[in-house]
Amino acid sequence: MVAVQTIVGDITEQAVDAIVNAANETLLGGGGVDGAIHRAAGPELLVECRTLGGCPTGAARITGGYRLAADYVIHTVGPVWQGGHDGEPGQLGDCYRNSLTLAERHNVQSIAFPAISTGVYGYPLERAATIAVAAIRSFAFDHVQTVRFVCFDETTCKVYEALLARA
Ligand code: AR6
Repeated sequence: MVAVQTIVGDITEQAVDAIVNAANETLLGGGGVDGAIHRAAGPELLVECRTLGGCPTGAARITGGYRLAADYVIHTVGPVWQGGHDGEPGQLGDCYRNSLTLAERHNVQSIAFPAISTGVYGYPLERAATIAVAAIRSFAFDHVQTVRFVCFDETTCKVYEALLARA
């Protein structure tokens, strides 16, 4: 069984095999967690990202982790919240599923996720966390043994913990 953890912290500091980036479709960096990951990984990350030609919403791409402790960065593009009737729940679930599929393909055993789309992209936290937890619970894991939700603040962490406490 996969272990699901929650932690308050900075995703760039996680000692896991892969961290997930809440990127945008250009994959060329931005603010929030994306900016923090690029700063911590160093300029080589952007050089590799430039070779990828972007990424559509809901999909994921993998790069090296460069100066990060993590071997890989999995870049996924969450949906911009439009009110919930424009396919956002399915796209957000796809972010988690496609990231995990890439992780499995690269023999990743531990992976850390930020709360994708809940910052600049405006996805309501409880709804986004519900989708994240459901996507992890329904995924058919093989190599991955640990999934960590890295929350930037205590409030976010409490939302995940309440969802994970439910059967
Ligand atoms: N570690 C963990 N979580 C973090 C960190 C960090 N270092 N920094 C921020 N968060 P956001 P989005 C949390 O806005 O909503 C970028 O410009 C943050 O508190 O980073 O998917 C991209 O280039 C929030 O809970 O991502 C895109 O253009 C969560 O991470 C756009 O933002 C996600 O917030 C993507 O927006």
